[in-house]
Amino acid sequence: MRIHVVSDVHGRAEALRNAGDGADALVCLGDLILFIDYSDHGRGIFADLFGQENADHFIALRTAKRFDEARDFSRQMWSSLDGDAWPHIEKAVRKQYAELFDAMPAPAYLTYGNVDIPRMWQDYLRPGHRVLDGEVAEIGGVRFGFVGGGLRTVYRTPNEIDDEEFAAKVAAVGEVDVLCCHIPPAVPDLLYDTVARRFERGSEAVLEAIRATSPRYVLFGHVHQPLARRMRIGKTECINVGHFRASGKPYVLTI
Ligand SMILES: [Mn+2]
Repeated sequence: MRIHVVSDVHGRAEALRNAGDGADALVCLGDLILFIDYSDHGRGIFADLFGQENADHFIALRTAKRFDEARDFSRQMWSSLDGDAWPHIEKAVRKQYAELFDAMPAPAYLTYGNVDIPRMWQDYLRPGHRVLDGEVAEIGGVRFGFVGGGLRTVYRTPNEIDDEEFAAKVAAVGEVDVLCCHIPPAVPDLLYDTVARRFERGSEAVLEAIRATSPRYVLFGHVHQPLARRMRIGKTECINVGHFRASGKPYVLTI
């Protein structure tokens, strides 16, 4: 069986359309929308609404780890919009989701990233798209577990949850052959982003599940340019499936 796996799509709809070619199924580990593009400041929802100069400034503050100032600046931007900011954000996000789910191959098994708005997905899913979060699917006789979302950070991305809630989803999945998450297990080499020069958050609960249940594979994304793309923990092969926005290519799992 051949499974194609993508993560961190961040708006790359045209490449997504062909990401399932030749595969029995596509697995998508989330982060579909593009809010800010660190490599192309003129793209993404923030730049669409406030222009590239303001995106430049916002990214400069965040890159300098001046998070409080970045948050103040962002608040100031949002309050400059007519009336409530939310309708503007929602419209921009919905436009991206409409394009992405139109391009999403089928069959596809999906879970959420931290840069997603889960309650909107139901409006765009098509036949053959199945969303799993804290749940198991059998694909060709192989048990795949799915745990979506990210953990709380100073970045306050839209889909961050408490450690306890995340751990409960890992526990609900239990023993599987392939564990699919948006975020990596909490291992420093898998969490360090060599371009952003910072650690992202990983999951202790996933690391404990690896030690307790030894899945054959743990697949994840989230860290766009990781120090280590793969790592063996006991019998488990841990794999970062890559930054689809940058590569346009799925990770191929033959099992
Ligand atoms: Mn991402």
